[in-house]
Amino acid sequence: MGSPFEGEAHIGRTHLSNYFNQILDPSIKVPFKPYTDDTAMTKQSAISLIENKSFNAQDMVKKFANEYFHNPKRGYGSAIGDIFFNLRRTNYADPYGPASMQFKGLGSYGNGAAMRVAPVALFAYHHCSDGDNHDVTPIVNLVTDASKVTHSNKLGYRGAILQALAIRLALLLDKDDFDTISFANELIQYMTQMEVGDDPDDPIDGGKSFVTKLELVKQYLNSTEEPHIEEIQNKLGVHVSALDSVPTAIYCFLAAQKPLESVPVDCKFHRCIHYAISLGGDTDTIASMAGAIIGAHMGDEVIPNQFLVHCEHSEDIRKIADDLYEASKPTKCERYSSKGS
Ligand code: F2R
Ligand code: MG
Repeated sequence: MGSPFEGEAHIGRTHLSNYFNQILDPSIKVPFKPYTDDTAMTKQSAISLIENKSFNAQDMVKKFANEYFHNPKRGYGSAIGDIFFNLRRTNYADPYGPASMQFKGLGSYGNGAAMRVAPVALFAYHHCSDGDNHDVTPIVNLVTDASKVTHSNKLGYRGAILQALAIRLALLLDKDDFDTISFANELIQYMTQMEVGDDPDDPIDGGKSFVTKLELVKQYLNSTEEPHIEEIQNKLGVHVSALDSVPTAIYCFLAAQKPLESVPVDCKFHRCIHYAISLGGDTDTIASMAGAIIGAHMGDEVIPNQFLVHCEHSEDIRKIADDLYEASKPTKCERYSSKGS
């Protein structure tokens, strides 16, 4: 739903409201919204987990690549295609190799691992918890492995971990007694541990911190006035890097828990998606990540049916979600359990 606006810096309020009014009007048969790389890769992550009943790096990258070669015109990041060509050329021998060589060995810090992480987070939550939902080690290990096949830069895979932890918390916490500040604080705690030992003077990524962004999220949530869109764009970010988009998606989810002056709609799910798109920039991806968090929190019954009517393959995706739930029923999960080997 966000893709028609991707890359726009300023989206008129009336223009966006008309867009949503059209989607919500059952008499208007606008063409469906084709899904972008976010959904393409999320779908393939889920299918790989379903078929293998566990994470299999080689299978997952093959599925990403096959989906990409089937239709490369889904707005993929400009560097990720090279990974798929290299993987295919080398017969997928080393699923982590091509990603680790990108950007002169620095790896991608794009939001591509975070935007597709929802099935991995849901699978780990259900499958690997060993009955202990307070232990985040299994989810962190699984997400790291599933991210590094394309995003080996620490900002890229940490962004995916943050998005996955947000999904996990959204699932865990009671929706009728939900405190947005506690949610942000918990994520700050996890990311603070992760950033221990980072060198603030590192010439490449020194000072680039998810904790700093999450502190800003908290500041906006505590403010009595809704922050200006320009403030969010400039300080939190609305770009294709994980650092400049994952905290923003989390903020969209949290801000939408209360009425928003800029998006006067009652339905929280609609408010969240609409607000995420209104920020401009990487609209498809930020709305997609915010949607994954609010979906985990509130369940699919809150998604307006008219949204689904216009989203390409929404019925297939519902079926994939049900299959993922079945496939993730706990068995034994030694690799990713903190109590495993
Ligand atoms: N790419 C886009 N949108 C651009 C416009 C698309 C247009 N609408 C169209 O139809 O063509 N969107 C998609 O990209 C984001 C996900 O990106 P992903 O998967 O992380 O890709 P990639 O290529 O790895 O990273 C994205 C860009 O970030 C910069 N970058 C990353 N790491 C870098 C590094 N270490 N050094 C320098 N630059 C780095 C590069 O410019 C990458 O191309 C989503 O928004 C998705 O929708
Ligand atoms: Mg995007």
